Amino acid sequence: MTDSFKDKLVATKQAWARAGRLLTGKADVDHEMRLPPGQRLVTNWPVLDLGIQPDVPREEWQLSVDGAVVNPVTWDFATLMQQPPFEDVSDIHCVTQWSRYDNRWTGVSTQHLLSVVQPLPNAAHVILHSYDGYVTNVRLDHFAEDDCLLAHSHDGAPISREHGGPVRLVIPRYYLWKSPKWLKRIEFSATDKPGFWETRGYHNEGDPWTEQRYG
Ligand SMILES: Nc1nc2c(c(=O)[nH]1)N[C@H]1C(S)=C(S)[C@@H](COP(=O)(O)O)O[C@H]1N2
Ligand SMILES: [Mo]
Repeated sequence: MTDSFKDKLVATKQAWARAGRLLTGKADVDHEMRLPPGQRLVTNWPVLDLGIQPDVPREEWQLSVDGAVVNPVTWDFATLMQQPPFEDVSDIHCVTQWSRYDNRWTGVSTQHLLSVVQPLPNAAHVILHSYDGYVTNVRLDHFAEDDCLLAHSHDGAPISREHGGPVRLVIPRYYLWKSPKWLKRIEFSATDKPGFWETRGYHNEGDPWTEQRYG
């Protein structure tokens, strides 16, 4: 993708956010519907990012986990694979209105990671940094939900480069912009730090069932 194309794409999405585009106003607070309001089901898997898809071989991948924690760690891929394995099947929901059901993710649960690093009592936010420079923020209680993981595989195969391999974070209950590809650093923080899309008009939390598309 060229820089000017990328700038245009960002500007278009930002303008939609300002105009409140794609909002239906039909909230499903209790998640009664599997498909959140305003979404349509797809069976393919679209690729969305800022156009830079870093090529990080498994042997060179490193994750640092730091900030407001008792035990900061740096994991390489071998260390990740030594952690208790976790697998979960979940749906993904993109703010651009597509949802994809039954994604089988394999990796390490965020709950296990939390037990290793032990966030300090004042930690309330998690800032996620990626190899392409992308940043997004989630609340610690959302990050800690039991279906969240550091995923290295999808439907039994290594996550492809375009979908964020070698490791991406998966937070299925929020729009997919909260699930960073090419994960590089997890920073625990007492204060919130809105990320790339959150500072460009997207909602700070991004719950699909109440259509928290825009901030
Ligand atoms: N590192 C990184 N992660 C990212 C993005 C990005 O640009 N860089 N885009 C986000 C957005 S806006 C979406 S919709 C999803 C798309 O994931 P997919 O390409 O696997 O469908 O990745 C999210 N994670
Ligand atoms: Mo997105």
